[in-house]
Amino acid sequence: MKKYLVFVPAVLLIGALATGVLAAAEPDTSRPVGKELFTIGQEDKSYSEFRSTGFRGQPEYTCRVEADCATEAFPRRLYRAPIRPYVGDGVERIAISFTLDHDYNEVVLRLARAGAETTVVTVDGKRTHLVTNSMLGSNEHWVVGVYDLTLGALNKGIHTIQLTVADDGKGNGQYSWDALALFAR
Ligand SMILES: [Ca+2]
Repeated sequence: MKKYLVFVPAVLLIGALATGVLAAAEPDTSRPVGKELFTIGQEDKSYSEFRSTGFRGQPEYTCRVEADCATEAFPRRLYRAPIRPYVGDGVERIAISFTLDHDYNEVVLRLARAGAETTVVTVDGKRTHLVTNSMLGSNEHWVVGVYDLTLGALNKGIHTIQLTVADDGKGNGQYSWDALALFAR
């Protein structure tokens, strides 16, 4: 009887570990630590939640996080400039504005996307960062990668992150988003 009482909890514990029940209680360490300022889309290796029509003749998409950066309005694709005038499922330039309620020492932009292209991230029109497909681990065959880009310190107030595709000849000049998010601490 004594043996049986020990055996049953042991089986339950092993079962819980095998099904990930206990592991689910662990904190998610894969995402940047800090306050999540915004998330556009969701990391599910799909672009289906983004907008895929209506951008014909519109090279730039701008939005403000506090007002109108809804995922369903956000362009699914980003194209290397100059975008062809008949393309309707994306733009060549995206500008996301957001307001910080106080100074932050470290702001991290989390990019999840497919493609072999290089994303150019420009903060407030001056600080430029390049995110390549090798940094992301993405490629042209719908392999989505994720990269946490450190933007450094940002002060209280309004800021703008601009996203474009680098003119470096990589890939076919267009890629789709999986998700974008901004964290700060
Ligand atoms: Ca997605």
